Amino acid sequence: MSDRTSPESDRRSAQSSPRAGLFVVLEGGEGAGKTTQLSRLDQWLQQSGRSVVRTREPGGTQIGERIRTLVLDHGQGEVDPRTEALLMAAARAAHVEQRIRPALAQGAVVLCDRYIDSSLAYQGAGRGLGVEPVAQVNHWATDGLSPDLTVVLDVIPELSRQRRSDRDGGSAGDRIESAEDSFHATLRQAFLDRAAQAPERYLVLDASAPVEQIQQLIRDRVAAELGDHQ
Ligand code: Z5A
Repeated sequence: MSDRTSPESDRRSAQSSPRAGLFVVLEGGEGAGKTTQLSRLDQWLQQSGRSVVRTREPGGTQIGERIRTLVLDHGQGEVDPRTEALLMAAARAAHVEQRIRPALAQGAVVLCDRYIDSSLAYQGAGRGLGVEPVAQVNHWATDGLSPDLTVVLDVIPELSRQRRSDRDGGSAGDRIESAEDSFHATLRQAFLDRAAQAPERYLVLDASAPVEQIQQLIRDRVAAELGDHQ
């Protein structure tokens, strides 16, 4: 691979290209509160006159939503980890090309529910593919597009399980719960590791805090980022 197309040179060129908008991602385990926080943030930004594109992964485009159904609908049969990782990356490539980059070029604030860090956590760490190979595939798929800010809603496995159980109206047995808890502990650590590697681009918040308190901290940080972008 020549230096011009190396991940490092891609990263430099993608990050130095002009970007009028702001790219904000929410990450975290299931039930962390991403949807709850994104919808409040979206409302607040729109009320303050910002152009906002709110989207999610996998999904956000026609092809991405079809991939979402393929991967997340258990009725479609078992998906092996590599296939899952590649499908997530394919959905993301379409998302970046068709929606995220165009919106950023027009000056919008892009609010995205999950992005590359979810692949690193779920497929890289959780499904055992390794963080580095999954990062490389995703770097290529997105041509090096990184968020300006990633908010990690840090949720402990027990709370994640409790919220999922409340949502689904029941609870799993002890053996399944503890297997799930250890999987979620792995995911949690993967999100925290990513944040620790680039603390200036992350905001890690305790997902067990009250909704409005979390929202205020996110707004404060997004306002600061928007100020820096003017
Ligand atoms: N996945 C992957 O493997 N690889 C990838 O690259 C990507 C994704 C992009 C997407 O699921 C699945 O795809 C996900 C990862 C995988 N895996 N699974 N399984 P999704 O997007 O459909 O689901 P999710 O992201 O896990 O969302 P969720 O479970 O719906 O959680 P959430 O959006 O973070 O939480 P919420 O819906 O806002 O809140 C959950 C409940 O908690 C709800 O009742 C709220 O009222 C309540 N809540 C929220 N915040 C609070 C606070 N602060 N206090 C009290 N109660 C609260």
